[in-house]
Amino acid sequence: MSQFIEDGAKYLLDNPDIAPNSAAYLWNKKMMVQVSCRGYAVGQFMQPEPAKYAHIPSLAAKSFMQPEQPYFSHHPGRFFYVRDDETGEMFSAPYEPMKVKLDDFKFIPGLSDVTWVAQKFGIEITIRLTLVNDEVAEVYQVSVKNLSNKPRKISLIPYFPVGYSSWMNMGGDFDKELNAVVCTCISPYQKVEDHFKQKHFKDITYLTADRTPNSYEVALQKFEGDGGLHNPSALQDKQNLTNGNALYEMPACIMQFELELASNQQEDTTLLFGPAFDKAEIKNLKAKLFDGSLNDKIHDYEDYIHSGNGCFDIHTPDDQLNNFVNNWLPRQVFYHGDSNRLSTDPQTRNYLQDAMGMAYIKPDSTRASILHALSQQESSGAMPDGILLTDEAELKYINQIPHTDHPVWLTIVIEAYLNETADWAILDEQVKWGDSDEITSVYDHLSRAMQFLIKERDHRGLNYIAQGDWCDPMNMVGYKGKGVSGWLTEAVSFAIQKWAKVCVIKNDQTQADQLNQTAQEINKCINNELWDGNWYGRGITDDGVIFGVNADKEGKIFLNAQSWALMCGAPSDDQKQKMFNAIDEQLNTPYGVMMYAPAYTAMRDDVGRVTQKWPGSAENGSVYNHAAAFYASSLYQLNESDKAFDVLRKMISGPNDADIKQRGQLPVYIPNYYRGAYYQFPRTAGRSSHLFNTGTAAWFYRLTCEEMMGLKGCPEGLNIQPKLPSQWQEAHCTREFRGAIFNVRYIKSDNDALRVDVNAETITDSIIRDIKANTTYDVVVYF
Ligand code: CEZ
Repeated sequence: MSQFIEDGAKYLLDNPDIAPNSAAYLWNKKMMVQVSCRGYAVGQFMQPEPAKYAHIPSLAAKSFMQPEQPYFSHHPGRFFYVRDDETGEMFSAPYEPMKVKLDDFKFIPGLSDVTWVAQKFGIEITIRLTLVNDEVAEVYQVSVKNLSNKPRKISLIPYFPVGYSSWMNMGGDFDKELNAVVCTCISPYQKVEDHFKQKHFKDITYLTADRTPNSYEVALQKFEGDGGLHNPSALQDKQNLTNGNALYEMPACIMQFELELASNQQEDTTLLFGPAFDKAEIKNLKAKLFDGSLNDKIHDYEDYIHSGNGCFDIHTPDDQLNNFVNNWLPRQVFYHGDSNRLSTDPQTRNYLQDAMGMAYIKPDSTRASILHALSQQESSGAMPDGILLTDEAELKYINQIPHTDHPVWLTIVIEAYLNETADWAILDEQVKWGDSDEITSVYDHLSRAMQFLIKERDHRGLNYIAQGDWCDPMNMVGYKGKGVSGWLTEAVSFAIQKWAKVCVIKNDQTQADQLNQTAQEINKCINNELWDGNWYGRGITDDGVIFGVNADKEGKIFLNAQSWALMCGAPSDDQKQKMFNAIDEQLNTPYGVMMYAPAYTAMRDDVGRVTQKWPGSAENGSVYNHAAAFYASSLYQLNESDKAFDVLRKMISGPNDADIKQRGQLPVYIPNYYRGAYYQFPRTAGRSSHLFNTGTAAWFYRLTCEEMMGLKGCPEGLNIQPKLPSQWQEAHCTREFRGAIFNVRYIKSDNDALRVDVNAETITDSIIRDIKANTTYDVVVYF
């Protein structure tokens, strides 16, 4: 049985076979590490670009996280062989690489640590992984306990492979003075100029401990021998490690600690693993962390994670949802907003939506992000493809490909920020432009962004797509400069209507009228050009071919083109019904709503590389949770509360083991996608990408707070309009808002009209006004 424990602050998986690749992640501002229940790991740090310190033997981009990361026996991981030195019996923890069936197994992701417990042959090993703030190092606190009633001689052999770090130069040795295995390499390069960039790289990977090993090994091949990782030659026949080094041989950090344990005795060891520039850095880190203050530093890290607690707690009839929303969802939102996904040039739309999530966690950070993004806006109103976070940062990879949607997200993030804070003064902040010395107000920046979007339309009134919109890999619809995005056109209509509301508050009725009128015109164009009879098409290619329509064999119906049409108010009631029917029939699955269907099985060179992704993976027709969240948003806007809840709820894996098994993932984060192509490939449908980078987190959090629980800020105060699923009879929510605390009880009543009692008095409408900070409000909502 796998389940939440400790009020949802931890999760327990007690079997490594249910979801073998299920994983948890930890991060600080400089690094992140994702670890699987079986001990595989993907670690990354910033120098200042993302880099790895333990490598795969070959293949694989070094900088970004890979979806559905395939693990194989030599994949990087953090493993511990445990051997009875008298009998020679051995197992490995957490589970790989030996895969000996354990008497007890526990994988316990926590909010700021990850723990494994493995038991076999009367020996128990507990491994706890944590990080500390501001350091790039994985901290392992390992204890080995003799559970039997006689003294035992037990070897603990951490095996941390470093992998193929460089074809130019790699090796390693044990450093006695440091008490560390130190593996070195030269990051490969060919251009002279790269030498000057890379010579500051942390090309060392080390493993150090707070106790001296009896022996060690650094050459992977010598350790493994013919026995293989599941029975390494170096440990067979009760042999001990023979202190070997690695000389242009695949390095691994391996130490042997020989422990003599009385019955029930336990020995603790702390290990540090990570990258370093030189030995002095390792020495300094050891001095800092092994000076008796490690537990304090781990507490500081816990405090850091807790500083990202969200602004509300829910108590609904759905425990799994409560546990997820109260603990893991805000944590994921905080991860995105505080680390910027550990990149130096986040995609603009990601940067803005991650900042949107922070409005509910640390609104000052949202404010700073909005101002920072706007300082890179072009004076035309356009937004760059990525936001540079440091002076040295450059636009790389996908950010060198022109996407046309970026300004759209500005109004969405600013709306969330204003809802939460009512900080209208932000609109008068003066901000520079990316390409001129001019300095103008935030209000002007946003207005220009909207006017820019309005202008970037073709003769049909539809927005150009260039080499992509929200959908990154839809790169060939409009690369010749003519193709248009139906989705973007809808998003523009939606964004300018939102902005019109702000214009009204700013007494700029002229612009408000113009925006609203333009939105009406755009909606007409959408209906004229893109309505296909039962749903809206996704776009029109450079050659004038509409796609995402019934006539298409693959990519017939796209979710985004429906969700945003609903959001911008394009369809009539009759059209809406047809769209819902089509979505339910063609896109809905037990694992969520697919982004489109059927998934493409062959390249369409007038749509682009999205059609080349594996059908049902990523944007090619998966349950792409970010897109599903947009759909949920559109459903809440239309008061389709049950449908919206269903969409959100399906993003959380479990609670039963069958669902966890199919998805392969624990409910400790929402993944970028679950496999779709439900009708094409049912066997793999639902399988998680295991990517925890996704704009979904911010949307899910916002929707739960503002829509489902209905606690949305407005200029006057807190507007209470719950949209709870109809099967709930009652619920409870504690919400921090503008410095006050609201204890809200929801009670289902027979009366259709909403009634809100604040401190035992019924208020006339649903808005709580004149909120006083540092006050607790008792609210009862009869819905
Ligand atoms: O990246 C995300 C982007 O970060 O894809 C989303 C987009 O809106 C986000 O901004 C949808 O396209 O092939 C690609 O280039 C993909 O675009 C991926 O990099 C994609 C991945 O899912 C990464 O997590």
